[in-house]
Amino acid sequence: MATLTILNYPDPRLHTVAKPVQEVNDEIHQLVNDMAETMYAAPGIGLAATQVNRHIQLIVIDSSKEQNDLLVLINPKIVVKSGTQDYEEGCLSVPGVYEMVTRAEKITVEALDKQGKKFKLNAEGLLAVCIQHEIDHLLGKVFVEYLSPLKRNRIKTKMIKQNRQK
Ligand code: K2U
Ligand code: ZN
Repeated sequence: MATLTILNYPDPRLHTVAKPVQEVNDEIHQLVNDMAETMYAAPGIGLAATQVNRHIQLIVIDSSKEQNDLLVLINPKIVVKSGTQDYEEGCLSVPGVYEMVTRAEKITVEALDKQGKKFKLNAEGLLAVCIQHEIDHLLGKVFVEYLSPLKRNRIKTKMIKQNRQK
């Protein structure tokens, strides 16, 4: 297992559109393990492959209290959305920034699991927010893009300064 480097906004690689996973093989299994280790170490409750500079449709999530219930979504697709909810989101690629974002309240998502088997999941609340946030990453979208241009530019300037100091 290894912890991977997380890309920081405004790295242009975060705007890459991820490609579908063709075969759920040992390489994918290794990446799942490394992404999970990276997410738990951050700490976070979700991580998309885009954030570790791997541009394939793969997400890991663990929104459980005990952080012992890993959800793996390969080639995820939201097939049903209903309602709206506001949530103060953060992002491991935009450290120290928390802003309100409105997303669907309930979703149904179809994906492949770690064994490559198709499954369907109904989610609401924080899990629904996280899945939508992570699927945005696979589409090359970072949550700050939901904010006003003024707020987004202030965050971009702050992050560029922060990244220089590292
Ligand atoms: O994609 C990521 O950067 C991980 C996100 C996942 C997430 C974003 C917004 C709302 C829920 C989940 C977070 O950085 S993980 C940190 C976190 C932890 C608990 C609640 C919200 C965010
Ligand atoms: Zn994020």
